[in-house]
Amino acid sequence: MKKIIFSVLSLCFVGISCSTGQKIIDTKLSLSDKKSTKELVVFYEKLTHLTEKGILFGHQDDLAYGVNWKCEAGRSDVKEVAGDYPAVYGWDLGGLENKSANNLDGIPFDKMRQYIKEAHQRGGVITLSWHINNPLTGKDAWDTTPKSLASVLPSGEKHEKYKAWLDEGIQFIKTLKDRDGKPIPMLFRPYHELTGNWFWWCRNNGSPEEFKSLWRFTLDYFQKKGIHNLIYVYNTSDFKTKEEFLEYYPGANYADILSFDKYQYTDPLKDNSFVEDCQKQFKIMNEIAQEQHKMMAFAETGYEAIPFDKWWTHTLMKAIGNYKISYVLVWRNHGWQEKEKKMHYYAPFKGQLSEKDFVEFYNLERILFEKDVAGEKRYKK
Ligand code: BMA
Repeated sequence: MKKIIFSVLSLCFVGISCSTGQKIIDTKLSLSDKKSTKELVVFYEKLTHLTEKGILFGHQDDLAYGVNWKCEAGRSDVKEVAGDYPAVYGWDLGGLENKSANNLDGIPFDKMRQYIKEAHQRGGVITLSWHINNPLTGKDAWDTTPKSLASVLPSGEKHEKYKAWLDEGIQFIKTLKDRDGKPIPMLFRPYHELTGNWFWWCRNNGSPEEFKSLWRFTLDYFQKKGIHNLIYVYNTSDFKTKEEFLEYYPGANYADILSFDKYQYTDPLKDNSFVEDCQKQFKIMNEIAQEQHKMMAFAETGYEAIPFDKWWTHTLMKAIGNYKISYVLVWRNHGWQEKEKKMHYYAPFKGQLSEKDFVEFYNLERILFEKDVAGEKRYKK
């Protein structure tokens, strides 16, 4: 049988050596929020331990719906194939800024709150993103009207409006509490894929200084409003050099995990560029992560409808290679898209072509699902 048994778990706070002698990878790791809750520090410590053991597998919207089902308690396409829930659950806050009852992909926020609490209770890790609308035009996140980014900065015309939008997110996050009423420690990956050109906050839409200022303002604002249960994930799309990765980077004091998103678009049997490009990017990011004492993640990936039966063990594992990453997350299992007339899903479901390979992937010593991470002790005071 695969999997890790955490027989004796020593709990060591970051930067403090461990009385049991258990090795901590990098004692210089520290959180950007200097007022982090105790639980967040413990959670961060748990992630650093887990990163030594393997890679957490994550799935977006896993509990809310899957291919051919929606809102059925306990269901998960991943669990139905692998026998276990993912270790990481991604959720998107898009919609909160409009006080909408549902997120941009139709998940009721009331349900999302429940899913987050349940998964956390079982020992799962939560990561949040936010496809926040364009504050200048009121259109969606993909509206790249020039100067949208500048409009929300402290000197911009939409600053006050934007703060009110952020307040909606803050309010929701404050409702995410564990059974003892403590804020659930989570990852937050704002302004994702910033080196792309498709969101209003992307690099084509603002200078590096403007982006850094947006990022820092947001984190400071969250903290000012009493949010101290988040680990901040810096996330790019493609980049070719270290300089490019760092051009918009807000600084080591404003980010905890470094990550990028990259999807497979071409047939991996004919074109190895996904694997090669991921390897190049991991090499660059790894150098930076080591210099800055940060963890790394593959925050979004996937091959839409997984038309290659060995994608998990043959492609994804090669794309990650030997790099030590904290987690890899595949995007959502929407199912059939009527408008586009195609299937849109990234994790297998019962009967899907790559099902067998996904089980092999699950069985890899290095790949961790929920049961593997639940053994790690949390919340020791
Ligand atoms: C995209 C697609 C969209 C979705 C968006 C935000 O990649 O999955 O259908 O609305 O992410 O989740």
